Amino acid sequence: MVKKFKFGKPYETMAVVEDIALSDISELKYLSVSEVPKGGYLFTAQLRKLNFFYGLGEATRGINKRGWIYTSYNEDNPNINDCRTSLYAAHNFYVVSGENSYGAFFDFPSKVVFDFGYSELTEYSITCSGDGYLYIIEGDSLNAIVKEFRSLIGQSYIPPKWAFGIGQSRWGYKSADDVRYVLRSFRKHELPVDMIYLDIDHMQDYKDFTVNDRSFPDFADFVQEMKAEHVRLIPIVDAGVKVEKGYKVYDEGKRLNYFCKDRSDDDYVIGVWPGDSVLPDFLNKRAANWFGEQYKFYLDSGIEGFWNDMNEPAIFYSRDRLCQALSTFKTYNGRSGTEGYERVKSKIFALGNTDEIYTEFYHSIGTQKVPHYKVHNLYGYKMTKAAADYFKRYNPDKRYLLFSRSSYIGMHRYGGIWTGDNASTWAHLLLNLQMLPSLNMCGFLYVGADIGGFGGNSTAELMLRWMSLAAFTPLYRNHSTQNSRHQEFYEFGAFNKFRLMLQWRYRLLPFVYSEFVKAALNSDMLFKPLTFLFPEDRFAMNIEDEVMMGDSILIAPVYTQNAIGRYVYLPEDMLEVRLSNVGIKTRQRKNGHNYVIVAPDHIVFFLRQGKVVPFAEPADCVENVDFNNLTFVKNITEETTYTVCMDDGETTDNLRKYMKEIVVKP
Ligand code: MIG
Repeated sequence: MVKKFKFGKPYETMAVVEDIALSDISELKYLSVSEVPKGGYLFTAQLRKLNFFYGLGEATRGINKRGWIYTSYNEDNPNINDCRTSLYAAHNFYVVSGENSYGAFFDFPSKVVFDFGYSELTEYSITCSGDGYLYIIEGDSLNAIVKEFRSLIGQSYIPPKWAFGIGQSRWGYKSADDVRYVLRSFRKHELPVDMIYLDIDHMQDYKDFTVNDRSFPDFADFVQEMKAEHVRLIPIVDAGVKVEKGYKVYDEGKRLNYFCKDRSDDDYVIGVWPGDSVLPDFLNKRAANWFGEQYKFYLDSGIEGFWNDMNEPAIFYSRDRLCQALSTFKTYNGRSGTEGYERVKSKIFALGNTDEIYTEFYHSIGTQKVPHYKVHNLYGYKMTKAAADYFKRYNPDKRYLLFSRSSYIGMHRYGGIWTGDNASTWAHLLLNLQMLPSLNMCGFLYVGADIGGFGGNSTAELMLRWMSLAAFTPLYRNHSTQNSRHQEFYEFGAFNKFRLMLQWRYRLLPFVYSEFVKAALNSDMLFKPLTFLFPEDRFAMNIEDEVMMGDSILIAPVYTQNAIGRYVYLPEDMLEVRLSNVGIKTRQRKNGHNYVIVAPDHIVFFLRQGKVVPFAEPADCVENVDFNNLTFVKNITEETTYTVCMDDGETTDNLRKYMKEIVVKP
């Protein structure tokens, strides 16, 4: 049961696909609403003892969101920690448990603040700046509410099957030879791989839709050379377009008036990697179409996948602010002292990525000039939609890989996400696990974090432990920043251990892929908090470091340093499945609190009664995984079936056609 309420004159975000009649505000249950004098709406309700909050997608601090304040205002900030209230995305859906459980989606494209017992112990509130729609969703269980919400927002993006393979990335591969070296190293140590990512260094002067033809001569040939090795190159696309006369993308966009404007209707000039740049107006339909068409440059070279970055949008500086700052510096030139220090510092901090900067430019939507801050959270969503829409025109019969850093609910139909610039810390391994169910609730199924951590220096132990989680996450990408310790899978020695960990992913592929497709087709979550499946269980309610995958297995990776194992809470008797150098070993485990010993190169998960998990034979890439030759790990006493997705991995047909039931005997 869904009710829709309207506040003010909302911008149509197209987050929702179902047409729902508006309800009168008198029908709003669960929340009281009042207008905020400065504009916007405040929703409040009493906080009860057993109100646990789930959702908000990409956010810090655990599976249960109660006890903290979260801001939806997409932010480019690589310093991810629990003090933060916002990350790169705005996922304004939560479901609250307790006597009166319900779900709420705040389809407000400007800033929204969720205060779940941070300011008040006995009250929670949601503050929306600007106008929007509120959807209240009711159902018999948390799971039913989420499913209802998911069908409201439409089917999640399904990437090609090869996108479930292993991806190797690093900010710093500068040439075709660098990439060849990466692949050679994988081959030398017999490590499987499907994708190598190209970061901003592959471009000419960081110009979108260009390739440096000195370091990547004959790019299309190089793409083919890699493809002959079953490896796909996945280039990055940044939101900002370099200001440079003679650069086709800039000239054309300028001529067509497709860039965001300042107050006086001139192009709003900002700084990002290419230096002075402009922001394509993705909220303008024609501009979005035009930007989408630019992907043709890569598609014509044989590229089949992309990652969209810097689309919060990230802004290092605005040209005006930088110029002002530089003149302030001049004023204090040669005059040391606190006054100059304060002035210079404040100018530097105000250069970019601030709330104020998002009030300084405008979109052309229809006949209106809309200030960016009112629609801020949609920018990355509309960039990614622009690309996806073009892929459909380019080749309607093929699926492409696409994921984005910034996002809003609605974008889940067009692409996946990675969770931005995490770090090589144990806390971020746990955070990766904790975000999975909340992202799934908001429609994002094709998700993953930078394995091993983006910032800082990784270790062999952290990598291996992270890989024991990543074995199950749809997006499996090792990515790290420049100047950090190299963390490619072959950089730590222990090749046998790393090879084995990577191989398990390919052996698990029929399971990961089939469960993913089922989740997408059934508006289900791929990863669920334990309480979603065991609502009566008081312990399960509090579990913050385990998740259920599909309805069959429980995942509980080790996420602390030097651990010999960990405590695992099992809500019911389950079969422990241990993947290691001696193959697959199982043993029964009793429900309750178990201490489980797990070596860093082991993967352990727990299989529910009545369930089975398929395994394929080892393979060096997705294409070579044989879905017709599966063995099953079983926890059954009676015959059952397992449904495998047997499509060709690229078709845009409804995948229901390709779901094949396999009978499994005890
Ligand atoms: O300002 O392209 O999150 O994955 O390696 C940093 C360089 C820009 C941020 C992305 C990261 C990527 C990096 N980018």
